[in-house]
Amino acid sequence: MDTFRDKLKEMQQFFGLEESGELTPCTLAAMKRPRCGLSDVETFGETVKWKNKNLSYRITNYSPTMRPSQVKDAIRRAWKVWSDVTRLRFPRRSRSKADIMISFRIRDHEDEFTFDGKGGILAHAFQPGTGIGGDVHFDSEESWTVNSTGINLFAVAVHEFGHALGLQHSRDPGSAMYPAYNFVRLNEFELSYNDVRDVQEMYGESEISVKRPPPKTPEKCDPELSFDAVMTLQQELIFFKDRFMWRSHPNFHQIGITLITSLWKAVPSHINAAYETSENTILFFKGSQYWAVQQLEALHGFPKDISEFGFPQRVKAIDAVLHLQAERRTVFFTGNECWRYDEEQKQMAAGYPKPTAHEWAGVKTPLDAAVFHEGFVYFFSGHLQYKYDPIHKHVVQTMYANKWLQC
Ligand code: TQI
Ligand code: ZN
Ligand code: ZN
Repeated sequence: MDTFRDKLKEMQQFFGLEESGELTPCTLAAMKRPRCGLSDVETFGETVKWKNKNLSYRITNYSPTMRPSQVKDAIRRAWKVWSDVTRLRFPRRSRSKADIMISFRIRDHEDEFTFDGKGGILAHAFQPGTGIGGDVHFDSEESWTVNSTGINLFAVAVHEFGHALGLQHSRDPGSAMYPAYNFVRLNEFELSYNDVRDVQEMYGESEISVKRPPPKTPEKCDPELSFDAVMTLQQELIFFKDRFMWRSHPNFHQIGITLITSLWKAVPSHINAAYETSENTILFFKGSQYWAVQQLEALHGFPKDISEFGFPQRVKAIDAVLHLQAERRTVFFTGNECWRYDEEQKQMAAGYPKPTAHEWAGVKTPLDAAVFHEGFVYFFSGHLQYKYDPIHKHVVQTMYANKWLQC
């Protein structure tokens, strides 16, 4: 039997809201969103879509925190995200009327979705339709930026333009339509596999598909799952994969996936290795560079070159790093070799590199990740991990790499 609560939950799911079954202000706002289905749109399942492949837009005013040229650029790039994967084209109009009118508005602005000042609601978009349909309003009181210091206009615009094209919220944490703000560096932004599938289902694929396939968001319970890096952070184990990470804390029951940038804005995706030093600095390694982060903030002067650790020029990247806090040393792994770095002397120990097989018997190389946790070392290689007893110097157990992620 469908109760009012069930109906509400269904609606909340549809809007990507928390499925509480309660009539919250957000749900009310979602219900009030205009649904027009007139001449230039058609219904598409439960949503509406544009009929036309050429959708003009016009920016009618600008943000006080950005130069007009920066706004234009962020908006143009946000449209390009969607036109790159579909047959849609988004020409800009500077004077004439356009399908999609983009503006910066303050508080009450004549559409019943009053903005709330700095913070909270950042923007909204109307689903495809005539008149206000497809229009996008940005809250003018936000500190819109081109970087991570305020609210990144590009990131929010990609999301709002998705709504303006008729896309709903997604449950995929890697999706541009996931209902959580995330800073993304312009050159690193990617739609997720689901975004591309959803928008192409509505508007068709782009004619020229030179792009590499969009990335699927990793599933923690995939038996094939491997990791880029694993580290401990105080009591937590943190697992890195592509743009994402999982945090396994002894006191939290649920292990959820989050974007790395939701915690550390400066840290790139697809890292090679990471560890927390005894000085509570976290080092992230990718290619020949490494980044240092303290209390979520990137330290000045980074990224630096890994040659600072004493690697010769031939070492272009490291596979894994293992920090042994009690011994004040760190072990780097490259190919089938390992390097011992003395944290006290701040230099590579003499006699290294050595074959990993000699120093760590039974461990498969090349490694993806290594971490010390509660008296054991865990080495990750592909979808497996090796539990190593450092006292008796042998592997005591082989397990799936994702065995910490509660599957
Ligand atoms: N604006 C909401 C959003 O775009 C407005 C909205 C759309 C809404 N559908 C809704 C509100 C259903 C309630 C119910 O999602 S926002 C994000 C997020 C916002 C939010 O300002 O809150 C982004 C704008 F959530 F994804 F981070 C941009 Cl990216
Ligand atoms: Zn508005
Ligand atoms: Zn949204």
